[in-house]
Amino acid sequence: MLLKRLKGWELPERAVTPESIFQNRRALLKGLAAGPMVLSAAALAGCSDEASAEADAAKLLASVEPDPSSHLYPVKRNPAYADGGPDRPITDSDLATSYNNFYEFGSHKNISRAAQALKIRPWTVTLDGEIAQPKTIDIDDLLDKMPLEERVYRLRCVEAWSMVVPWSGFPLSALVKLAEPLSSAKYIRMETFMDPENAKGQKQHWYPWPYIEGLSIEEAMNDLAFIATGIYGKPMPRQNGAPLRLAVPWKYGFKSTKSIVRFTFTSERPVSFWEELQESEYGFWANVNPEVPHARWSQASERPLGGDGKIPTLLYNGYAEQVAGLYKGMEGERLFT
Ligand SMILES: Nc1nc2c(c(=O)[nH]1)N[C@H]1C(S)=C(S)[C@@H](COP(=O)(O)O)O[C@H]1N2
Ligand SMILES: [Mo]
Repeated sequence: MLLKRLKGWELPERAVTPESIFQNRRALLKGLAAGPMVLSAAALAGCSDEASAEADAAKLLASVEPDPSSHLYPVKRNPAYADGGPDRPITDSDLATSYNNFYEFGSHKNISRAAQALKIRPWTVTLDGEIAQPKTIDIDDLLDKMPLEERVYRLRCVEAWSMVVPWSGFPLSALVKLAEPLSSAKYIRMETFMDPENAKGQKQHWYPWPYIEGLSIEEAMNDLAFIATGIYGKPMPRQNGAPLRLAVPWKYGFKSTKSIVRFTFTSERPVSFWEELQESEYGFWANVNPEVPHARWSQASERPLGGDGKIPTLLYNGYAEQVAGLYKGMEGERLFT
């Protein structure tokens, strides 16, 4: 079905809103304007023509709650991570917020519209497993406690597209310190929310929901490992993994779990979502390496979103200096797929 672009002035008065919603609206309209697409079941329910699809879209937009953490942004950029490197300009925010992978809302790139159904409050984060004292923290308390800063990172998806974005957030090491892991904790397992009523992709029972990812404690303590709570100087849009997601730029994008509700410290290596689904193609470490192809395609180059062609992919996505030392003595392991 091809949807006509909904113009700003066609939106009902109540949808004329603060900027946070405006941002979401732009992402939504992008989604609508993107051409033929499969709409989520919710948006299509009872829809027999374009007009009612537009009415549904307007209703959805009007019901999107503004993010209560907006007042925290923008935050100061950390000069150590000030840009994406030579010839790597920051990706246009419209692209980074409308071309997404978030399988909870559909197994395609046009999920920004459907992701507006994500309920971001109340939201709690549980720290448990092999730690001094399990705890559950309200997201707004956590945001108040953590040292927020901005960092520009490259992101390289295993599908060979990439982007450069300014994340806001805090070092994952700060969260590890808050958790006080016991010496038996060797890994952190990160879990995404579960809400199939609002995230229709989770009704696709052939996927091993909830989305799980993991890091070793050493990786989590590396300065590059970051919990992102915003992007482009604003709170994290739902489609990019509100209210908090991982950013580990030396690894393929699928390691960067979105919309996390639980961090479990374990002695055993967790099995991640993609590993569970297709172990032969997606291993645990998944570090970027142009010389190690995916089972079905080359990883030698990548397509920057908004760019005009391909560029070479770099070992550890260009972050070897910071992270190569983590893997000393592990050369026999499957570090790169
Ligand atoms: N929970 C969850 N996290 C996820 C995904 C997902 O489908 N679900 N997709 C991953 C993949 S494959 C990529 S490339 C990045 C994309 O992040 P972006 O949409 O903000 O660019 O999110 C990662 N985190
Ligand atoms: Mo990805």
